[in-house]
Amino acid sequence: MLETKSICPYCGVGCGLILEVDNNLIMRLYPDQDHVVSRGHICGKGSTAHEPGNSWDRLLYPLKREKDVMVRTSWDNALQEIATKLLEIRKRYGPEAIGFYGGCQNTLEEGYTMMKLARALGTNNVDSCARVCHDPSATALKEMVGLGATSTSVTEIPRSKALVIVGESLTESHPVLVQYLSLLKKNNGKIAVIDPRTTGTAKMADLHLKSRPGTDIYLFNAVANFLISNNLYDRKFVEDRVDGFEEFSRLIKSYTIQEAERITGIEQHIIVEFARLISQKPVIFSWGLGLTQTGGPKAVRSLINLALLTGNVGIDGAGLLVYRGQTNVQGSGDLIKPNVFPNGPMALETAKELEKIWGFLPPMREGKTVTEALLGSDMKAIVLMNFNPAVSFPNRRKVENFLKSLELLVVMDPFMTETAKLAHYVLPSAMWTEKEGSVTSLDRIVKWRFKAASPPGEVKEELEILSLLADRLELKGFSRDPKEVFKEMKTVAKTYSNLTLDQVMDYSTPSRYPENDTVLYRTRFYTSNGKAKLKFEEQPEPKSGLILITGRAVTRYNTDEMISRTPGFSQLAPVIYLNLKDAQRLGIRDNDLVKVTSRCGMAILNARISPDVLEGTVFAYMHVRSINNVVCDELDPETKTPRYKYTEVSISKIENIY
Ligand SMILES: Nc1nc2c(c(=O)[nH]1)N[C@H]1C(S)=C(S)[C@@H](COP(=O)(O)OP(=O)(O)OC[C@H]3O[C@@H](n4cnc5c(=O)[nH]c(N)nc54)[C@H](O)[C@@H]3O)O[C@H]1N2
Ligand SMILES: Nc1nc2c(c(=O)[nH]1)N[C@H]1C(S)=C(S)[C@@H](COP(=O)(O)OP(=O)(O)OC[C@H]3O[C@@H](n4cnc5c(=O)[nH]c(N)nc54)[C@H](O)[C@@H]3O)O[C@H]1N2
Ligand code: SF4
Ligand SMILES: [Mo]
Repeated sequence: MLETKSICPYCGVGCGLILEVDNNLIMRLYPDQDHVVSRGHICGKGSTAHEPGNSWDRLLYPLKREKDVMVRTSWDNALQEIATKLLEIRKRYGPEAIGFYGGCQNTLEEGYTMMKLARALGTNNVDSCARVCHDPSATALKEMVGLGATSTSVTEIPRSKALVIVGESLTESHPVLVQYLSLLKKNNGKIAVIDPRTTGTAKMADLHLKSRPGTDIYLFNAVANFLISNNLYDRKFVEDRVDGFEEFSRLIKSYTIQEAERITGIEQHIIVEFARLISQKPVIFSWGLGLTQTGGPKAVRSLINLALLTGNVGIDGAGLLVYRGQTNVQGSGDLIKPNVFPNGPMALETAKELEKIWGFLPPMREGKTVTEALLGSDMKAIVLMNFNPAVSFPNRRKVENFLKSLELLVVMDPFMTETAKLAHYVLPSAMWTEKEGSVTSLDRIVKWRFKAASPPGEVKEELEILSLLADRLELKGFSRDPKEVFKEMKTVAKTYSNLTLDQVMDYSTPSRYPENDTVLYRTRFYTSNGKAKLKFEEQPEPKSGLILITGRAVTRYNTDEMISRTPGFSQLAPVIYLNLKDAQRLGIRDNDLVKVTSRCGMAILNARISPDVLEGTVFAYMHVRSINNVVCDELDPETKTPRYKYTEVSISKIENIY
């Protein structure tokens, strides 16, 4: 039996795994004791992550739409026809009619190559699933501290006095990190959770601030004002290392604890207790989608302000921690953006630098984000690499209609997804165990996945698919060798330049980018003048109706393509959770069938009464397919991230269904 080290393909924790391989079959996998973050732990999804690859319904050869049926075709035909169509569309409508968009289980090398291919075709229409989760975090962090990534590490949690967790449920979404909450508690550290729901994580907290959705900015501003007015902030840190204090402290004055209670629904004494808790050192400020998918970068900035005011960045046991979602969402967000080059801002200087390495000058006009592209553009050709937006995007019907309207839709995926069903060409791609390449975890750890088995049937590795397509497009410089691509990638993306291939392949060292330290900014921030920036944000008027929140279940994963093909996981019940008071008001009882309606669409679900849900909100798992018929395509104006957790809905009981 051969053993190969790898990284879990699901969430951004990036747990270390050891695969046991026999005769080209992954027989079993178990946790890697030596992995610095997971330390021999694994969750249920990780422990079965090899199973979907063995599923009977893997796509084994390329498919092509002929009228309304998908028929088998050869790689040669498929790639030649796709190339011809792309060139035709470019000629007819210009390069901006074409877009390349990727999911975030793609490796750094795959994402980088897709991004380069789009630019070689003359378009900046490239993006990744990082857009829909933490682009607001990356945007706010880049602006305020200089790098769009975590400034600390989860391994620092046990050293802190307090851990603040905003809009994130570790027990569901990053279960292996729960061990760090236990270690923190053992060291008498405190946990504060800010979430409208009583999640498993909230149950572990010393302080649960059960806020109304979309009111975080008010809360953080009121706390900032309290800290400043009561001299509980770190004056020296702010004077030495932070810009913008005077203006910030002036603008924040109208935000009071009294008003915060009215707006957020949290009692004043709890807010004051929270303010005192974070005025200590060291404290870690961490967050998830509860911030980014409601208030976008504005909400993230208002939280970062608190870390800067209290001097909790750049020291052991403190910092800014983002619970990134997918296995390589950090890396995808670092490399693939429509408005930024992988080597820096979109400018002539960076373009010229790319020309030297790539042999062509990239286009200079900002491209479209994937949400702008799919939710109302007039683009004509889209290539999707392991992305399932027909299920994962808000206002699904609109996305579906758009995808159907395209002259060319190419989907790479191991499975016939809802998105693939709409494609003109479906190209079967390789599972994470069937190729090699690197991924960046939420902890900034970059690790190499080794190939454990060959892909089945005619399945091809994505790098090979992209490089063959580039050949047909007569574009040069698209290697199918992940090691070569890694080397090129790190000369382009300077934040990755500290790493060597040997370090990334060596599982006995963590290999973090852009420095191999758990804590960044010990002496300088990565901004141009080395200082961090405070940034005041105003609280927008919170929505008043019944708010639908969507989120994760520990036993499911995103659009469920993988878990639904994993033996041992039962089907997910299509349920919506309500508070008892709302249920009584609406005349709904436990287990009633209800119709959930928004201005975008509706779903029929089973009602469950739950004390965990705040009055005025309802909760559904995002894995329930029909829920994105209801979730509206309201995008954050700055980052175009959907407000997946902030849809006004109405609910009514369905009578006499039988
Ligand atoms: N088991 C499992 N794990 C996963 C995934 C999965 O599908 N399944 N997906 C992965 C991915 S892609 C991602 S991005 C991460 C996401 O991980 P999380 O960030 O944990 O994502 P969610 O569960 O969607 O939402 C987090 C929390 O935000 C809260 N929330 C909603 N509105 C607000 C608000 O206005 N303010 C505040 N403070 N909180 C609010 C919700 O109640 C919810 O508990 O998980 C990753 N891990
Ligand atoms: N209502 C609501 N909707 C949401 C969210 C929410 O909180 N609420 N969250 C959003 C977020 S944060 C995210 S990240 C998106 C995720 O949305 P998507 O990225 O669209 O969905 P995924 O299910 O993560 O996977 C995409 C594809 O990757 C393929 N895949 C998985 N593993 C492998 C592999 O090893 N090899 C290959 N080649 N392919 C693989 C799967 O078959 C799948 O089709 O959903 C978003 N949608
Ligand atoms: S916590 Fe995340 S990375 Fe770790 S085993 Fe579970 S799904 Fe995989
Ligand atoms: Mo995500």
